[in-house]
Amino acid sequence: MSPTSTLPTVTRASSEVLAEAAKGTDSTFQLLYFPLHGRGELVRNLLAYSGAHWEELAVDWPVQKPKTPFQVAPVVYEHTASGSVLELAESNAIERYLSRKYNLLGSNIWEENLVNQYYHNAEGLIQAFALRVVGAAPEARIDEANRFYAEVLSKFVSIHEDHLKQNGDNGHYVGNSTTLADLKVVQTLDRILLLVPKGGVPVPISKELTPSLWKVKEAVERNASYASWKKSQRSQDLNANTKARFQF
Ligand SMILES: N[C@@H](CCC(=O)N[C@@H](CS)C(=O)NCC(=O)O)C(=O)O
Repeated sequence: MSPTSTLPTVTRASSEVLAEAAKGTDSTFQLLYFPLHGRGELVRNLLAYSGAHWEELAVDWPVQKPKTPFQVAPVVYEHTASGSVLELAESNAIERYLSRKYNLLGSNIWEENLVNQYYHNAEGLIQAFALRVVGAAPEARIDEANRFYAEVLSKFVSIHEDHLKQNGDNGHYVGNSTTLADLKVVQTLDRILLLVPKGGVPVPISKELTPSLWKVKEAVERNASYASWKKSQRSQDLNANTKARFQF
């Protein structure tokens, strides 16, 4: 069956009713986002990692845009087992909502604070990459990438390898299980590893060069439903579309 582009009818109810509906972990989800990684990648990864049942809505943007909360994507529609439809907007808010629902924010307020710190630090890295490398003129891209690897990425690596060692070098930033922090950093590194300028040097991220970060990547990738999502044709297509979109 081909995916529908019709947006579901959202449940309008009091905050108490919606909060009750939001408690369920047996919901199904529909994601509205473009056929690119972009701001949809971590949302997709979280849905996959959590083993949630989810699908993508077909995009008919001129029709859908005015019906979304902020006229931008991603938007996630959560269909709860009790029959409510919850509308989730803003990628960071969606990521945190899914993380709370599927216990990926640590086990107490302090751990949640640590998760948030690592999350936002990785966000800084991806923004610098977007600005300096993705946004570079094609003829300057190799030089910009080399400078980014040497000046920005190497600093991130050295700081994060230290933090990971302080947590016991166990493949996790916080405690001894995967959190949003791990998923965010893995998504960030995967993006940098995907978008390598043609003819450029390899990204200095590997099992040998960045062993503690690599353990985080391996721990996330051991999750069966995440691994199966990453192997899927759709995920491969998103890699290809993202490279093509930014001319890598
Ligand atoms: N702050 C928003 C930004 C969303 C956003 O800018 N989405 C872009 C795609 S990455 C979009 O919907 N562009 C189409 C449009 O503006 O019509 C978020 O993080 O979700």
